[in-house]
Amino acid sequence: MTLFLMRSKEQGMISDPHRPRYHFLPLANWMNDPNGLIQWGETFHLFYQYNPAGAYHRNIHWGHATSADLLYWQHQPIALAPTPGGPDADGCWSGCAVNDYGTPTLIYTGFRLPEEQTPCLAVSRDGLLTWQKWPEPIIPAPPADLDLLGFRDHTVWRENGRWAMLIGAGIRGQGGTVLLYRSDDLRRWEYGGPLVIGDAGQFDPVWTGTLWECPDFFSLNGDHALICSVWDRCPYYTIAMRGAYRDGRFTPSLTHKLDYGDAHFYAPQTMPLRDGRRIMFGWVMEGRSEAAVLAAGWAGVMSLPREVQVSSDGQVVALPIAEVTQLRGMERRMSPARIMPGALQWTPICGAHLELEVVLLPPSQGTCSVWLRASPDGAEATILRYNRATATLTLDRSRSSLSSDVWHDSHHAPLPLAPDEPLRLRIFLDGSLIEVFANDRRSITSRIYPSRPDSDGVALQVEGNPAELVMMRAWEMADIWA
Ligand code: DQQ
Repeated sequence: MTLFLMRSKEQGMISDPHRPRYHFLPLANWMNDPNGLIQWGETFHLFYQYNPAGAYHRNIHWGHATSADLLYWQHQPIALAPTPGGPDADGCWSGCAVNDYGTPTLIYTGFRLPEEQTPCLAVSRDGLLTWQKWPEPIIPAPPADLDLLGFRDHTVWRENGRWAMLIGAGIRGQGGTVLLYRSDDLRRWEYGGPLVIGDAGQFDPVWTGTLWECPDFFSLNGDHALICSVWDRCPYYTIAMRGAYRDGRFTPSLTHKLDYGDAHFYAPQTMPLRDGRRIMFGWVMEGRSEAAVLAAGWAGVMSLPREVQVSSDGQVVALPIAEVTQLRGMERRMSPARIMPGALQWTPICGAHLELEVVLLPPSQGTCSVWLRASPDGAEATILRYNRATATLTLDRSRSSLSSDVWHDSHHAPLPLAPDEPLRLRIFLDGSLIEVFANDRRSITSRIYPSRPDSDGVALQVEGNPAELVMMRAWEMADIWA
């Protein structure tokens, strides 16, 4: 009977039209942050925040999956579970993995109710499958001289023959921060002060909030990049800072949102690959009510693997790794055309699990839009709109779904284009997930939940002056679980 129930529950989830097919997610239940990303031998390891008991955030474990190519994944047994009475009794929160001279080592945040957060460590002796916890927290308490909001999430790297670590935090009355520690053995740490402190009173060019979660820090094209997730009142989002790192202090010269889908690209983590690339995954959180999530039985998806780069306008950008093209199946094309203002122009392209490449010369005045997951009568559609006058790319979710149980707000990315520069879009649709990359310099990641089975059309629309469609191709994408 139990087996029958389990089978029909899983079957229901597999046939759930909102479930992505070519992005990583567990078989069921709750997933949030990517953790412990590491290339070990020929294998990539992805750990993640996971609640095996259901599709809600509680009693967090570390789930585990492995891959040979970052595209196709094998589920592995749970890596870390809370230890009753231990510093992680109520959750094994986010952290990272390092290679400690041949020993795979995890550094993570032990969570104990009501809000105790302490750095913990675990090692594996069997190829990253099972993990033995260090008996004590590796840092007993946060620095006593700081009035902190949060003390959690870790990034660890080698520097000048020692280990260095950042822990996410916020200083009450000041702003988000990351605290620097140094160690010789990963078990005893010396506090080195805040690497940088944000100003929560400053709203320009982007508000950096009161608490920084999930820090990541690395050198990038001659300077350093610090990535932090801004936790505060909704919406959450991820910021990227570029600047100079000297003598244990970081001075940002540029700060911006990393992805303009806000909460839907959160807590990203990177890993350096042996081939020199730095790969990032982000947690793409749900955009529907808790009741809808519980009814679905699963929550949270990983973004596509992305390569961290510096865009042509100097921002940190994470773009799909080149290997993603291996997932492309049947191709459809649309001939170049002049798109006149007015009625919707339907394309022969349709589907819910697609990659699209669209190159458009936007009108000199007015807007051009790509309608995605659109029903034939246009009642449901997710509209990606570019407005040259405001230099804004908008992902309009106001009619993405007829359901009232889902988020309907829009996302806006600033995207100035040179006068004759086309708008070059790469769009990934995968059930309820959408990832948009524009001109290799902006991304918008989000969730949409069309309610109608015929909401799978693609159309173009122009308002104002005509626009030119230079190129449009689409591919049916592989099912990585098939
Ligand atoms: N998620 C983890 C925390 C982290 C937050 C808990 C970010 O460690 O700060 O699941 O989503």
